[in-house]
Amino acid sequence: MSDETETPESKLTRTKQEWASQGKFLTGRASRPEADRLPPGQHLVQNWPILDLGLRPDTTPASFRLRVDGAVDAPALWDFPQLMAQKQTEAVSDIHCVTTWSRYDNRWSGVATSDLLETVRPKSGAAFVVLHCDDGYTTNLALADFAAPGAMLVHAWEGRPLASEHGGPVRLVVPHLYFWKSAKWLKRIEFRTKDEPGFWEVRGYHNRGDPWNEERYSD
Ligand SMILES: Nc1nc2c(c(=O)[nH]1)N[C@H]1C(S)=C(S)[C@@H](COP(=O)(O)O)O[C@H]1N2
Ligand SMILES: [Mo]
Repeated sequence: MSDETETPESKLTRTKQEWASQGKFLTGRASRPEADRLPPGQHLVQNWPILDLGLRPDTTPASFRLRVDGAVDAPALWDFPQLMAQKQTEAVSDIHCVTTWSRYDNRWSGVATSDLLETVRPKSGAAFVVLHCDDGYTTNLALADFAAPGAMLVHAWEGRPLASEHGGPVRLVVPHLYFWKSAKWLKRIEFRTKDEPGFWEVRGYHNRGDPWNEERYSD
C-alpha cells in the first residue's frame, strides 16, 4: 500500500479496478444506519489503516493553502491560521472504507462544511463539489452530501494534529459515505453546476458511495 512508492496507475490501483469489475465484497444486503451501525460487508478494525495512491505530499501547516472557488459568491483562499480562525467544530464519527474495514468513534476537530457554506455562499446553480488534493487525487460529491451533518474539514484527530499519512494538515471527512470520498491533503474545493467524476469514480467506483446501500461500484 503506502509504504512503497506508487504512481496512480500502480498495482493497488489496478487491483482495486479489478475488484470494481468483479463486484468483489458485494453481499447484496442493504441496510440503514439506524438499524445497523456496521454496513453490510464491512468488518471492524481497531487500528487506522493508511490508504492512498502512495504519492505522499509534503504539505505542512506553513505551506498549506486551501482554495474554495467555482460557483460561489465569495471565493476564499485560506492559509492554515485562517482555517483555524473559522468557527471550529468537534465531532465523533465512524469510518467505512470500501475495501471492507470500518473504524468506530473517531474524534475529529475542524470546520463543519455547513459553516464553510455559510462563508462562501454557493450560487443557486451549484449542485456538485469536486475535491482536489496535493497528490493529484480528486473525488466528487453532490452538494447535499458535502453539506450533510458530520461532514467537515479536519485538522485534528483525537485532539492531536492530523498526521500527514492520514491527510494532514487538512482533509475532508464525510462520514456517511465510503472513505474514498474523504479527500486527504485538501488543496481546493470546487463548486460546480455539473458533476465531474473523480479518481476512483472514473475507475469503476460508485458516483455516490453510500455504505448501507453497498454503493461500492458503478454498474
Ligand atoms: N488525496 C487523497 N485522498 C484520499 C485518497 C488518496 O489516495 N489521495 N484515498 C482515499 C481512500 S481510497 C481512502 S480509503 C481514504 C483513506 O484514508 P486514511 O489513509 O486516512 O485511512 O482516503 C481517501 N482519500
Ligand atoms: Mo479506500
